[in-house]
Amino acid sequence: MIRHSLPMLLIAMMMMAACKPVSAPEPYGAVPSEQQLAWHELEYYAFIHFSMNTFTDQEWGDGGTPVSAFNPDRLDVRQWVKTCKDAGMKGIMITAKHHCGFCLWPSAYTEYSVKNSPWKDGKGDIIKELSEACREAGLRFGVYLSPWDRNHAQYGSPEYITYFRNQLTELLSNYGDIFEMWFDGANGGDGYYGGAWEKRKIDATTYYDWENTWALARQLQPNIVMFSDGGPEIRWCGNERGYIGETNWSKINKGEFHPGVAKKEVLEHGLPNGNAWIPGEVDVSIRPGWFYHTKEDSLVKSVDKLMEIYYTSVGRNGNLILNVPVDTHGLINEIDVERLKDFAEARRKAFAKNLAPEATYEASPVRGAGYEAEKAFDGDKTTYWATPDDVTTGSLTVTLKEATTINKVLLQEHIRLGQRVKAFTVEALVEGTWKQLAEGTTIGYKRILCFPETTTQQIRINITDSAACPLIQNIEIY
Ligand code: FUL
Repeated sequence: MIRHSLPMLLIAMMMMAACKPVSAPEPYGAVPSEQQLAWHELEYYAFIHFSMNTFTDQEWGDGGTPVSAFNPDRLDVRQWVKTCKDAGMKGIMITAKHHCGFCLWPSAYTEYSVKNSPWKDGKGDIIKELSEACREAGLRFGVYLSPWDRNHAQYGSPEYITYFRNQLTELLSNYGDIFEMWFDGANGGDGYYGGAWEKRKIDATTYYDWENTWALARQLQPNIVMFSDGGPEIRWCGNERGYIGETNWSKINKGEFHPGVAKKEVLEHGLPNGNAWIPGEVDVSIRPGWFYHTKEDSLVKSVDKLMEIYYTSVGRNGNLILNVPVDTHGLINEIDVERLKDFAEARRKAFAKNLAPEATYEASPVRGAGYEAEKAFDGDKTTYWATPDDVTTGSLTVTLKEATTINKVLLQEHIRLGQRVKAFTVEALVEGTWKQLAEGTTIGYKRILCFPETTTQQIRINITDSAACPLIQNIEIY
């Protein structure tokens, strides 16, 4: 009797331990807000540069061009929206006011706007038209309001800050939901400034009193995320060439940078221990310039270049905001329209068939019930493969239905609980031996790794270093 009861007791205890629900992992470090999580999911959206500069064939208008020069003859925001939607973009960000100070909406605070231009006899409002067209098409709508204003007489004085905030208030009150606000850091100095034609210098760290401007924006649009060199919600990637660092943490230190005052190195890579979730956005133009210039019609980026940009932005845990300029007619040029379509088609082809859903999976170690390998393939954003708390390495093997030729792996962390992975490798079983296909550092919201075509039936993802137990939410294989 006694001889039998001990093993029975042990078995019973083991069974109880196995059934005991494991605790969920604790958040690690800075984590994203709900607004930032929604922003990550947008991945790819448009920038539209359109202003007085379009009509003067400039990149940075000096603010002194008469309003009469703004006169598109066929402006059609629906053509813009259709182009962006067909391109697979999730939203549009428009230069409501660029550095030249010209406003695409009839601001009550300046004469330098569409209201005094020949377009629609001064009765038009591009921000209104575009925000409505975006909403109808299910696209998110965002605005760029240049802090630098080369037209305004009071630029450089405290009065201008009131003007700037008045304009911000108009934009955030009268045009519905704004998903993102763009605050540019550029400040070149000289300009028209109400006829003064001089150079004005400001101290970018103090002049704009950003904290209060941001508080105003949040009060008007509680769901907004704001972009600048240093956040507060979204950071610049440090270059305008279409890439973010291969190692890319979605964290930096809050308040360390200001619009126009930041370290490129940190913007490109983020900081593994940054104290705030401030992910990077990659802004790049489909042409050499941001504004439309006929002479650049032959210089629209190729589909190959756009694909490269996609992999070095979305593929590296960064959102891609791709600029498409509007021309003097008020339309997106046909060349750009076609290129965007071809780019969409190239992406569709590259990601045509995810082989992972039809595979079988195995992972080691596994945190416990509810955190198995399968959770990285169930299409559920709330579930993930996880290791126990004290384990920061692990492997997950995917066995395909049959040997298949692959060239890409896509990985996503469960960033709701923070960004963790520091290093990983991807291997394939080829002729009986494991061959390394790729290696990476950070993953974050999304990481795509491309490698030479390889025929295999088994793929292994090895997390080789992580700041805390890794949480892998999604794995796709192409
Ligand atoms: C820069 C600006 O100076 C460019 O004109 C453009 O708007 C780009 C997106 O940001 O800082």
